[in-house]
Amino acid sequence: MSDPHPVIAGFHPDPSICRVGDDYYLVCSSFEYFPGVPVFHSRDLVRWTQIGNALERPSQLRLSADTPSSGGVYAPTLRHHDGRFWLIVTVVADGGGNMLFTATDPAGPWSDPIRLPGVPGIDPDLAWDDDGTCWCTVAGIAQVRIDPRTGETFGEPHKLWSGTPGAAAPEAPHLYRIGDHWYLLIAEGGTERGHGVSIARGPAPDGPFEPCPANPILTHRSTGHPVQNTGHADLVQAPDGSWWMAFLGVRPGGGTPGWHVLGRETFLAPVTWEEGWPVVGEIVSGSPSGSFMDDFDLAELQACWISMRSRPADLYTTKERAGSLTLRADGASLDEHDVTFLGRRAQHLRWRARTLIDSAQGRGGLAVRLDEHHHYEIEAGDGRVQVIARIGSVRSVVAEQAVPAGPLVLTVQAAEPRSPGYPRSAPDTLSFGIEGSTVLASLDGRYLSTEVAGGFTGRVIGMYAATGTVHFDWFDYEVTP
Ligand code: 6LW
Repeated sequence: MSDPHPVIAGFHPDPSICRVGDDYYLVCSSFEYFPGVPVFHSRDLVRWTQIGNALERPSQLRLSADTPSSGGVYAPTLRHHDGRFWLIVTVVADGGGNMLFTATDPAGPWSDPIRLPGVPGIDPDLAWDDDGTCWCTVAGIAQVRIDPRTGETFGEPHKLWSGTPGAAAPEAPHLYRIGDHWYLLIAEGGTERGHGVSIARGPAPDGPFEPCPANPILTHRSTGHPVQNTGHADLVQAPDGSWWMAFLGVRPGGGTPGWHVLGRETFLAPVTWEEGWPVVGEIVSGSPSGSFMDDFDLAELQACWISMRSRPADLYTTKERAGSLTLRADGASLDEHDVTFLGRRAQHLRWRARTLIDSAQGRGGLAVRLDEHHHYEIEAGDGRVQVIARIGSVRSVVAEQAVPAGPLVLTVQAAEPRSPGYPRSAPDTLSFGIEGSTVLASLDGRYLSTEVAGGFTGRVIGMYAATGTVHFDWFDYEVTP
């Protein structure tokens, strides 16, 4: 049997899910990227389509240039209550904190933020009692009563549960009323190989809570399962009464200790109930999404495109040259926080991306980015093409070639490493070149993995401008065997 596939592949962590009628909606963390909080829709929990991004206006999300990578937007909760969708997130940045947004259509528009200065910490959850009382529960695990329409808090946050004794990082709480009990679902063990999901239940939303004797109800720690780091979960009930859990997991590759390069992805598993406690079944495999092409014919950018921290319209446009994306450099390279970059999440273990670039008025290229200290790119301009590798504090031009004037197709391919199967084998090899010419450089993929770079995100592939103005006629991303 082949390895289980995520239902939403690529860097889509901390899923939160809700159902309205036959429609399911799911949101994820987005960290330093803008627009923030991708929103997905599904009818079957397995096939998901991105219908927008909740935070797409500067009035909703303002990440200054010095917001660190893996700062920004953490762990949303999405709920439907009283005829509206409610989204609560933590923005880990200056001027951030916990904030709430509402919408009647989850595709948007979402409201401007309602700030919650009295709610501390990260991973806020929302739950309503029958009498309309709204409880906000955060990592720790602590809880405070709030008015979600104003952001007012009532009283001081109080500790609800510390999770399993000895387990690190009780976080990601979600509170549900199911039957006669209130259930408090949490993640613990940290978001690395020790990650897991535990649950407690009590008679009221503010406890007291009794832990499930079978905790953790989900973990892949110390197993050989191809999906690791499973945790940060949310529950949903289908119209037929069945229960499901969405959670994050990673797919490490290569030798030891294993490197995951796509970030934390969203997986799905069935849930049954035994003696009033949830039992999590085997992962249900999603169907891998197909290839992707954008020839930039639309005035607006598709929802999957993301940039770092902000996306000023004068630096990113499809209106300047018909059928092309125009990027204007802002004085920064990919080594900096605020480079002009438009990318999408890598979603497969093996893929090829290409773009047709016109760099007659500047320098720019095609990059694979983990963060500003971990990226590889192929850059064209001034009559030459360079492959640049940035790993930690080391930056190197690893290949260079003179090219004739005129547009070029730049390519990057993530392929099987050259010598798989050894303890130190890489998860993949990233090869950069010019289409129709030789490969200029093949680089070890482990350096663009979370185990090397650290943080909470995954690889993003995209186009950027380093100097001047650069035009991209099209971009394609093809899944390869
Ligand atoms: C998130 C926390 C976690 O806030 O990682 O995996 C943090 N869980 O709950 C960032 O995604």
